Amino acid sequence: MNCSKLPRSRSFQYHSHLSSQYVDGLRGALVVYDPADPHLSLYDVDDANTVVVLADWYHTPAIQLNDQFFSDDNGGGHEPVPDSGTINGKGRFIGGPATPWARINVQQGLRYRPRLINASAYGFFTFSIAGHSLKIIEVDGVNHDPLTVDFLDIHAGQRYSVIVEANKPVANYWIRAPMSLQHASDNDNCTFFPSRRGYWLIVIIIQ
Ligand SMILES: [Cu+2]
Repeated sequence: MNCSKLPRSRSFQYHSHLSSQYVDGLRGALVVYDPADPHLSLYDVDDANTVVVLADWYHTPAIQLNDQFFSDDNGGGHEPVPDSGTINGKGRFIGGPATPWARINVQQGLRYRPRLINASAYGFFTFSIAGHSLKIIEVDGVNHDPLTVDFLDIHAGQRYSVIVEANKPVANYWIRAPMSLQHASDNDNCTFFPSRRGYWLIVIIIQ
């Protein structure tokens, strides 16, 4: 790929496009690092450890979901409802195994640049970190004046870079990314949709 054509220091997702194939997992993060990033002085760590891919996950193959979605029996086009939300490929579902949560270790005193990417088919996530604010510096591949928030909504296909300062006492902190669905109120399929899935554990360690 000729990377000189890509914008610099930006976060993207890639996914396959044979019909809805990417819903079955052929999707991931694509990050372009810029040695001249105007926000470089604001953070210390920006590497593979801080790429955070959020995604919904269905237990039914996408090709079957397509058939259900476009079926005449689907009451006006109710979207298929995901069985789980995942953070970096890990998630839990009602009645499923206690899959270990995704986690990231950080060092107290450093500033990190998580790159949040929503690779979902449908779900969006409300992302936050207990006790920590998020300083947004990039949105959908465009650098942004720093804006500090407590949480943000990230919809399918969207990307945010935020700065998180590991400036709290050494401890474990929950990262929360409960998944929501647009049009949930008029989607009969959502009757079975339990709320608040997709937690992630962040561990701050001193080295
Ligand atoms: Cu696409």
